[in-house]
Amino acid sequence: MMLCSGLSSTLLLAATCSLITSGFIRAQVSFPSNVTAISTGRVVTSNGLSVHRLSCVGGRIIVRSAVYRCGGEVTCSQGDAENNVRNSCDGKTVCDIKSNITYDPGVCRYLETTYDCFPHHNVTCEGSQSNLQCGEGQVIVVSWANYGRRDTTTCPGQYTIANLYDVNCVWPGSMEYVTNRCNGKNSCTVEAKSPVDPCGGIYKYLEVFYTCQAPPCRPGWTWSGGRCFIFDSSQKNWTDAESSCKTLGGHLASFHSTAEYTFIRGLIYTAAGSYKDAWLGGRENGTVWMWIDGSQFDFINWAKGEPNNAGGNNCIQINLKGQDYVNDAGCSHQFSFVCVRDP
Ligand SMILES: [Ca+2]
Ligand SMILES: [Ca+2]
Repeated sequence: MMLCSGLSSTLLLAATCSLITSGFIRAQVSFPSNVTAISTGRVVTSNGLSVHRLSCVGGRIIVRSAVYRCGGEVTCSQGDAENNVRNSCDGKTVCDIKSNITYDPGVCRYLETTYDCFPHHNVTCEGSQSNLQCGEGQVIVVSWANYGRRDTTTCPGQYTIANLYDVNCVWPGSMEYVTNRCNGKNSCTVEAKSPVDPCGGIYKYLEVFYTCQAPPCRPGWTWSGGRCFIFDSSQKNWTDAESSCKTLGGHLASFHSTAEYTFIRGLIYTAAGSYKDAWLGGRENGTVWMWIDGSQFDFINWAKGEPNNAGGNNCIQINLKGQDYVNDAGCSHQFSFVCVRDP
């Protein structure tokens, strides 16, 4: 047991104790700079017999410090308190500290724990797959993902050390790959592979940070990028399709990136079992294209030769004859459609 008794300066205490506690479980996960704590917590137990509960909503506990305190004067017994709390709680969503903390009534009056809640962390080694899972009624929101390599210790595999040297291996499509499969779902399966090898000869792994959140969309709707989408298989002309979306509190859907376009196509495929022809909310107003949901018409990926204005085409249809094809079509055609609304 290491005592730091009699230190009046909290700063000095923190410095002293951090020397002792460096290199514990926290060191096993190195967080990308843009993966930050969801929240922080502090728990004080005034009696050694009461339960000391740490809790993270949607993420996992990473203990910052656990110290015994004696009123104004601080006594720190890091070897016991901090180690025990870390070993019991790091990586969990909820954690109760009970008998495994030695309470010394002669020296200390209470245990104080501070902790951060970080996103869940999942690692899948190259060629394998794994399951991301949230608690009942919660959905996955991906914070960060990369298929590649950031260090030499994760997934050493059966490969030689030479295969571990590239620690700046990044597949730019990682985030899109994982969010398309997992965002808004209670669980999902991801595979550690990519269509294009981002760094040949390097043994890679898929790393995902994600949080679990209350489903932001109403039942039947699928969350993506802060909006909720639904596919309606009934066949309507564009104006009637938009009316149906409005009765659901939304509009015909818009997209603003390749990722959103791909998401909408995937939503249709999941619901219909094929890439059915479908209306989206794009309409030509005079000579200006606009989205009926009021968002900026800032991205479009017309199929080659479109818009061709054949027969006075004024409305955006995707999946022409099941193809990856964005078309301007006559608004009186009857198609299925996708609606969007706020959560
Ligand atoms: Ca037109
Ligand atoms: Ca056309």
